[in-house]
Amino acid sequence: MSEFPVAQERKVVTAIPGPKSQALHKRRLEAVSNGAGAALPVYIEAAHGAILVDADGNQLIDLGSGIGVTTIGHTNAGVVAAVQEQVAKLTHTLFTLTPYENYVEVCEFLNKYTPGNFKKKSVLFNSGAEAVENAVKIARKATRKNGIVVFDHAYHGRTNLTYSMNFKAAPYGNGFGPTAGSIQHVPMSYPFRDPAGMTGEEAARRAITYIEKRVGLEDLACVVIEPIQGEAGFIVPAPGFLRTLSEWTRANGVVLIADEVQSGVARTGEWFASHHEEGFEPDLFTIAKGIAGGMPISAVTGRAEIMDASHPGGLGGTFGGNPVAAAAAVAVLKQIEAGGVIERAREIETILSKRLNAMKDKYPVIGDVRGRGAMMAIEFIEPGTHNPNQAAVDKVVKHSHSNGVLVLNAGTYYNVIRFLPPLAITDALLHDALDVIEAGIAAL
Ligand code: PLZ
Repeated sequence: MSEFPVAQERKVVTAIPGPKSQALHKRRLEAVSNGAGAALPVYIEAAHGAILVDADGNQLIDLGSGIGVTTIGHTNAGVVAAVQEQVAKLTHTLFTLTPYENYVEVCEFLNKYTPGNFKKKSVLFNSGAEAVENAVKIARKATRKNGIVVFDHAYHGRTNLTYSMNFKAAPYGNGFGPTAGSIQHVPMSYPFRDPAGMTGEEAARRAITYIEKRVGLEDLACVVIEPIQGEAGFIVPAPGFLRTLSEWTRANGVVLIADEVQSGVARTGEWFASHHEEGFEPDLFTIAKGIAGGMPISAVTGRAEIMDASHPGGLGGTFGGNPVAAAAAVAVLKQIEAGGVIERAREIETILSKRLNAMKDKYPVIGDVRGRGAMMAIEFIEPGTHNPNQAAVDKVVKHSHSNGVLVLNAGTYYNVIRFLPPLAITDALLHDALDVIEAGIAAL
C-alpha cells in the first residue's frame, strides 16, 4: 500500500470478500491449517485509525480492533515512530541474558497505573495466555498450593493450562488431549441471566459457597477473574460482586488474579476495568492486547512480595518483552498517561450506550445492552424470552460485513455482538457503523 494516513471513511467497491480476497483465500486454504479459522476471509493490506483497507480497495470500519488490540488506533503515529526507531537500533538480546531499558520502563508504567496502593513488580511475556499461565505459576509458588478457581463463561487462552480454564471446552480444548488439573469452575455474576434482583454480594456468596464446599481452602492457590468478561460477551458483574470476592480472597490468603487481557489499558474508560469497583483489590494482573498498539507483548503485574516468590530463572522465555514490542508499549502508555485516550473511551461509551439503548427500546430482539467505555455489547434473544438468539446475530454480522463494517460476535451462546472500536474512531465513523448495524437489525 502506498499512502498514509488512510481516509477515515467506509468505502465498498466490490463484493465483500472481493475477487482478490477470494483468490488469496484459495491460496490460504491450500497452505494454512484448517485449525486456524477465518471469521471474515477479507485480506487486509493496510489500516489507519479505525479503517481497514482490503486487497480489493474496500475500506472497512473496524469495530473489533483485532479483538481489543489496536485500542490506540491502527498505525498510530507514535507507535510507528517508536517501532521504526527501535527496529533499526536493537531487536533482540533476551532480557534475562543481557537486559535493556525499555523492558524496565514498561514494567514501571504498569506498576504505577494498575490499581492497588502497594509496592508492585512486573514481568513481560508475549501473549495473553502466556501471562495467565505465568500468573498462575507465580501464585502457586507464592502460596505453595495448586488449586485454581475460574468462573463460568470465562476465557483465558489456548495453551493447555489456559484452555482448561476456559468455560467452553468447545472449540478451545475438545480433542486436544487431557485438560490440566486442579481447576474448578464456579458461578459468575451475570446480571441478565441471574435471578431477577440478585445483588452482586449474593452472587459472590454463591460463588464463595462453591469454592468453600466444592474446592476448599486447603489447596487453593488463586482465583482468576476477568473484571469484565471478554469472550463471554462483556458480562459486567453486578456491583459488589468483585469487592465481596476480593474481601474473601484477602481474608483467606488466596491470590486474586484479574485477567485484564481484554479489558485493560484505557479500553473501559479507566486504565483498567478493575478501577471501576472500589474495594476490588486484585493481587496480580494479566495484561496484553491493547498495551502495544498491535505489537505482541504481555505482562504480569502485581504485589511485589508475590511477584518475587519465584526463584531467579523461574520466569522468562526467549522473546518475552522484546525490545521492539516494548518500544511500542512505551509509546502507547505514554499517550495514555498524557491524557485524552481514557477520556475518548468514555466519549465512545456515551455514543454507544445512547444508540444501543435506543435500539433496545425499538427492537425486542435485543435483550441487554452492557459494558463500559469502548467495550460494550448487545445480547440477542428470542423476543419475549431469555432464549439466546444466535441466528439474529449471524444475520446482523453478515449484513455488517457485506456493508463494510467489521463487527465481532461473542458469548457462550454466540448471541452477543460486541463493540471494541479503536479509540481513534471519529464520531462520524462510529455513527456510520451503527447505522449499518441498525439497518441489519431492522431487516431481521
Ligand atoms: N484472557 C481475557 O480475552 C484473548 C482470543 C482470540 P492471547 N481473547 C481473544 C482467539 O480466538 O484466540 C484473551 C482474553 C483474556 C486471555 C486471553 C488470551 O490472550 O493473547 O490470545 O493468548
